[in-house]
Amino acid sequence: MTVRAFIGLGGNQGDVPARFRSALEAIAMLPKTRIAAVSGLYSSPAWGGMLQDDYTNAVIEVDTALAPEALLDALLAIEQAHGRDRSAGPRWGPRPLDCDILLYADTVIDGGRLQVPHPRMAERAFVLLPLAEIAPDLCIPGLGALKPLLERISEQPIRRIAEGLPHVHQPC
Ligand code: A4P
Ligand code: MG
Repeated sequence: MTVRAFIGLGGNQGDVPARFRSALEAIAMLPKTRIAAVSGLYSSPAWGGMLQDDYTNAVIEVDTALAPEALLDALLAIEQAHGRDRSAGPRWGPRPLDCDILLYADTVIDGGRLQVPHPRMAERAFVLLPLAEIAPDLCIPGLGALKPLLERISEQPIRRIAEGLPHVHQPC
């Protein structure tokens, strides 16, 4: 069965838009997975209190028949292939590429390896704004409609810096 899932992309080291483009190519090549929408790119100061470069973020929508854990494993492998080294640096520290599963249909998962909806998504303008751009009428399990959530983060500094990434070739 194919479900709709949303993935948050982030990064603040090197050429992040180029890395997003390459990550999108890799996601489009995943089995039983198709990219349905890509938000614009957003720039914001680092969330989490660590002094580091601003982040670039985007959100993509995929239709996938991969199970949530299989999707997570695939995303972790893509992060690693794009220079992510989890053994180095503090939590919330700088990173070339972060791929988080934000939503997986209406499923709620509270496991050791995977929590969905992403536990901190409602506090983050860099997640909610790009998400609202591609799915304005979304209702998040346990959190409700996007609109009131957006009002709560409206003070956070963030800029939309580019249109969505150019068309990604998807195998049939
Ligand atoms: N994991 C559990 N649930 C999920 C999920 N829904 N999606 C587990 C992905 N992974 C999930 O991931 C550590 C483990 O979380 C994974 O192996 C998986 O088993 P990670 O990406 O290394 O986590 P982390 O970075 O150490 O912590 P966290 O809280 O996920 O980091 P965030 O939340 O991604 O924060 N500021 C701005 N402006 N923009 C950003 O993108 N990102 C961070 C990193 C800090 N500040 C930021 C941004
Ligand atoms: Mg992450």
